[in-house]
Amino acid sequence: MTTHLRSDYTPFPYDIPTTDLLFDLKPELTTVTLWLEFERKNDEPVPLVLNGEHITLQFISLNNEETPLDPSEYTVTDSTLTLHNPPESGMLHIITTCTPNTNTSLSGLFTTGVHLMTQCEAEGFRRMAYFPDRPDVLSTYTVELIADKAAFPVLLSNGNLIETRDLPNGGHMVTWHDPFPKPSYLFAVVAGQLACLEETITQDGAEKLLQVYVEPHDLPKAQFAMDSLKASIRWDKARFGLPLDLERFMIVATSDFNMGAMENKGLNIFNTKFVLAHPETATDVDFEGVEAVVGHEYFHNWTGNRVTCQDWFQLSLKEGLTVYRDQEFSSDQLAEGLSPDAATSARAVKRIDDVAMLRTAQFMEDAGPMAHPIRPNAYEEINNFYTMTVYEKGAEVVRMYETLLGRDGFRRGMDLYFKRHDGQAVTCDDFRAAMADANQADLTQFGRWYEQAGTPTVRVTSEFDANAQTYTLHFAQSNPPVGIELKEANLIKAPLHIPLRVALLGTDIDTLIELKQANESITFENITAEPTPSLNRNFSAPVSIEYDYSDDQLATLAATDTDAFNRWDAVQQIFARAIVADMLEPVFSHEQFDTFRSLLTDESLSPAYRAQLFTLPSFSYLAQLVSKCEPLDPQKLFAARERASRALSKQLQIEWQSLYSTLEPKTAYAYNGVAAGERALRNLALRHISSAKPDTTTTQYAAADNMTDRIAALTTAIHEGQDEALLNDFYNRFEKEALVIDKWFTAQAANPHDANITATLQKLLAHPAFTNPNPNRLRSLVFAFCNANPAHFHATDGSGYRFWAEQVLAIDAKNPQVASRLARTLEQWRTYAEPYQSLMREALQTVFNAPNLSQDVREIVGKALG
Ligand code: BAL
Ligand code: ZN
Repeated sequence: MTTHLRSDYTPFPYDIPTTDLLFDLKPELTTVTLWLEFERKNDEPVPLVLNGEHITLQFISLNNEETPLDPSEYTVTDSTLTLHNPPESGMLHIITTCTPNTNTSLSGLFTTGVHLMTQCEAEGFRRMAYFPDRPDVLSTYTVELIADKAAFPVLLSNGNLIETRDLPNGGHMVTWHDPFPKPSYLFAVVAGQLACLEETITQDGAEKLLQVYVEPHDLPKAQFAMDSLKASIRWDKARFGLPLDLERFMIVATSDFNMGAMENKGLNIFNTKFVLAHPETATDVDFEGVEAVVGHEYFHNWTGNRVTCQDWFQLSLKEGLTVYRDQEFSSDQLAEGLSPDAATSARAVKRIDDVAMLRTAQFMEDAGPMAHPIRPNAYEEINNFYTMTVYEKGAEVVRMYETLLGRDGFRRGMDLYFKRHDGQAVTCDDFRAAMADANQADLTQFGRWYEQAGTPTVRVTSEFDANAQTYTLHFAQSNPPVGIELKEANLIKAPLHIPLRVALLGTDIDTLIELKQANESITFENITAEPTPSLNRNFSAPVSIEYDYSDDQLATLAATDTDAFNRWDAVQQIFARAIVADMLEPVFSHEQFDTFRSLLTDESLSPAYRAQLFTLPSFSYLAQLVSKCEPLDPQKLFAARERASRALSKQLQIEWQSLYSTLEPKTAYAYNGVAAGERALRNLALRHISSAKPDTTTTQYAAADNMTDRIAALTTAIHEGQDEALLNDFYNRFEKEALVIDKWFTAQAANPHDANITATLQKLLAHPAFTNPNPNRLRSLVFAFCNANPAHFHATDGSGYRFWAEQVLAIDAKNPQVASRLARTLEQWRTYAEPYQSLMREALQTVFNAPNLSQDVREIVGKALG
């Protein structure tokens, strides 16, 4: 297994000014003809090494000679084609073949239903043609696609459509030219029988064609993606001055896709999950996801495509920045048209969602064997580094620039970044330099965020001196080595530059403190009474704050903090403290129930926000808190969380019932943040009243005019044990809707109260709808059980872990990228108590010892076992 090191970077020794490709597209055997123009950069002769995997070389010549190169002039291995003594410049002509319909990895060219599509990021292009398949080789592409017209009436590639013509024998040929030089990972081809929703817009006086391609029967579900695309185009122009640079922009949906979507230049390819949205089949969360991912991929057009990455270690350069941009876009969309107060609240709801996910999943990753800096220094398989750290922590690092420099300063930095680097492949340091230079700011120390893994802790203590009327906050930051850092001898992790927004409740102090030292203090004058500190407001830095709040102080924050994020966090801390402190009998005091009651019924708080306040901290988040103190017993923790939930049901039953009634929808379904918030709170209320009023779920299920309410009713009902009839009805209603059937699988696989879960899993695995499962279907069943059903996954007989091992190996034989995602489920095994820990290690060892393990899974399991 090869370890790739960031420090090994060397530029590619040749420029590739143009790349011309001819695809003769057939599912069983596709022929790819490549004309590669090359120009050596330096005087010294150097071999020309191209990447290529799972392809068969049919022909190779230089400068369009009809005679092939003599085999002594080149060497072909499993992963490369090397020309030993190429001329200084020339044109390589290479013909290769590949077999899309046996490509189950979904990387390169693959069949999906009756269509053919590509996925090239990170290293899929080399599965079609020999090429310098690395992000710093930018070339201008012209692509000719030939296929049978009846089988593949739609033929798409990047850029602008140049020509379409019919060929003899029922074939046709389409030519595309992309005027923007790009790396191979942004290349795409689509051939299929797709329906198209299209609209035109005018930007800066130029007309642009927007197209969304889907399966014909899915056309009624494509309008929301189109609307999201138009909103994204408007937003990027308004917020960052960035226009759509092509004559047309296309989105294509496929149900067989490893990722959410892919930002190929002008031809985004999407998982159907993030394109299709209709009230009857998609939930509010699905609508939100479509809008965010359409935005994300569109925003990559500048942050990723026009300015790309020098090497894959810089992945966060484009991903962290683009996640930050999509978060801002979603936040603005939620706030649009609302009063200033309501807009602030809507933005807080989005911020809470993003941070809750970060603290649950990214903090966990950053404390485990896969912990890595947002710019990793080493990897074995790059597909394993499309992580929460690179994406979500990367976005938090970008957000900190905005916090430190202000919105205008951040925009100045972005403008300078594009001015300097448009058309280039650059590094995270180049981005930081643009931010610094545009603002005459010193961001040298800030660079450490790119170097250090781990979630920093900021330990805060306070001192109030009533006589001197001073209040002092002492800050101690620490970030001990984690993950791969543990293997580095004498590693010293220097202090980070941490922007911490702090207010003192009871005073008018609200300030941004820039921490730079391991220990520092700040004293506030004229403080007449001891305040409650509100720390890291709006989560201004991705750190873990430790401050010994008293119960009274948490109640004060919960009742009065003007920072909606910290107010939510205070309630979460109250819940977490009760659950973690006494896992045998979590209890809330009368005073705490009073606080809860007044928050739940406070109509000045939006329903969306109240739904977040009363969503208990996730099992995974609580597990992290527990394992800081003791080995984790997952059964105990699960039971404690359940008891806390039942206590909220019981003590607030009148309020839940009243909310359920008052939030009854008065109008037909529409997706918007306000209406989605009302549904979220009402469906939370449903879960709390369903024991006392079991008929409510069946009534809601039958009356629902939308998927949000229907699936909430179904899930609540089956968790209450009323399953068979509703499950059958649901399946029969939506049999033809793959994304909805995914929800049907998940509702059962993640059911914590199914006493016969093993039998249920076997039944679901044998279900006809689970034959040849695609990644979405695998996620709906296997991942849902392993990652979202802790009560059963952590069965004390180890059956859950054995199921995991079997599935990792079965999936790995077909699709290593998906298998390695599943492999990550057990990486926290060392934090568990016995017998869980030993049983998990056994399962990990089973996988590690299996023959023919992919490099993807081997890296994950190898690191987990350490
Ligand atoms: N670049 C891979 C998919 C995404 O992050 O947009
Ligand atoms: Zn992305």
